[in-house]
Amino acid sequence: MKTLLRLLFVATLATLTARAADRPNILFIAVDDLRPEFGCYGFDYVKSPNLDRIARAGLVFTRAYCQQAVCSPTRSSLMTGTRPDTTKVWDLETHFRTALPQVVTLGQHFKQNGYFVQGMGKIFHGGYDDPPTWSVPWQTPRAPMYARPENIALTQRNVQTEPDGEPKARKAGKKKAAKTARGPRGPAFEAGDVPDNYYQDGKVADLAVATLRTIRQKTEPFFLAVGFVKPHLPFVSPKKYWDLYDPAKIQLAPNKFRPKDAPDYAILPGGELHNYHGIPAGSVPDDIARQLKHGYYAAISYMDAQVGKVLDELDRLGLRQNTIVILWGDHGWKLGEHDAWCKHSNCENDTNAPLLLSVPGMKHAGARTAALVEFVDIYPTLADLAGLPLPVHLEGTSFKPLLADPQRPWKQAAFSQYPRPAGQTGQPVMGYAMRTERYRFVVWVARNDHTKVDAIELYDHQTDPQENTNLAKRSEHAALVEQLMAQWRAGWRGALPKT
Ligand SMILES: [Ca+2]
Repeated sequence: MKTLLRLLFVATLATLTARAADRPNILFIAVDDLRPEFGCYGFDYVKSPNLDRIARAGLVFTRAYCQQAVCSPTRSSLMTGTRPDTTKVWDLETHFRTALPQVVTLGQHFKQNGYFVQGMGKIFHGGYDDPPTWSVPWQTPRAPMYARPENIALTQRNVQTEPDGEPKARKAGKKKAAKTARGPRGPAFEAGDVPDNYYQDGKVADLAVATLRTIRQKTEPFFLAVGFVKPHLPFVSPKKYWDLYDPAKIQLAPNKFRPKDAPDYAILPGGELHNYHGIPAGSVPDDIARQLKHGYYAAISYMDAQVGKVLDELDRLGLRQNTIVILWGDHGWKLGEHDAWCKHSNCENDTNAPLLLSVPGMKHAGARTAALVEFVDIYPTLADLAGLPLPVHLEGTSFKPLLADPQRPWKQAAFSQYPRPAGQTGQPVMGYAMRTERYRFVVWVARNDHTKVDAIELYDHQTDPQENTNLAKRSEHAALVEQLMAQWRAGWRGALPKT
């Protein structure tokens, strides 16, 4: 009986492997805190020649939305193919396995279907890896945060941090200690006189290049996940990337004010930035804002060059023609818009994130699509493109049809959310945002009773693409609010593409 079972197992494995061998490889590139402001998004003052290479061979999604604009919630959602209310990951302290112990993640699904799945760098949020996702243990090189001696000295006086910017204590699970350890960190930016592989992203690129050389020997197709941490704070990069930018030409955000008539808690000033040395409390002065933007752009160019090394190796090894390349930034970022910085909100700046997808032989390489897509759609899309079955737990939709026709009608709305500890009544609230073709509509409800509405936001992207004025309370828009409320109640299930 045992022998028979073993034979059956070997036979099944052989069939799976044979079938899998014809499948495309996946190069899955995650970028931390990258907003869609670089070359292929039409902002050529930000130098991103390698991301633009993916765009030229692929499709640029201009309206891709993350499900919650902060690291762990967006990554947990993307990797499980479910939304934050299903993962129950709304913060940086919960692992999705707590609520979903048996969920099959994106990597795990590929692994179960005959792929060799390997991950490196920042894929899941720091300290919250998921071993079942990978065929071999996830790894990340350790690297110093800063290069300049005065900055190293400063961090040694302050708190020791991990390469991903998380206090060590939290990584060890000591939440209390982490809270008290969150003192001022080092500076928010630096131009280091060092080679690319001094900092973490350079080391990750080296590791990815070395891995590609060995992974190609395997008989199975591969799913290689490579996570870069820049342009996450601090904006550090080798000086040659800093020198690509002329500070005099850097434009500051035109809307340095909170959205008019929005609830106070809708957008916060950006506490994460204020943890860094040299950032004063309150509104960030223009001279520092300019240096921050300079650092952010330089960090993009640095990360871009590391992506380029991985793409070069893929080309050199002749793997490109059978490899799907996908690159996503985990959420957007505010660089002074609304007099605020960082992510952590439901606004367009924070929820709209970069997404590039290149599939060998695709018909519309180099095209753009403004179709509304959600990060929760990435799992089913990659599975669909690889010819794998779609697990029933998924809450997204494969957008493979957009590759054949980037202009076709698609989802009627994209959904994001963000909690706040206290609404207008002092009770915890969740803001559920819906982005339609024309509007952003956010309904803030009590966490414990979704029928209790704390506040509503409505922005008209036709007349107000910066989301500067909340129109929800204006009587002339009452009928529109009612109509959007009905659509909002129907939720993501009511916004699926009509096939
Ligand atoms: Ca992030």
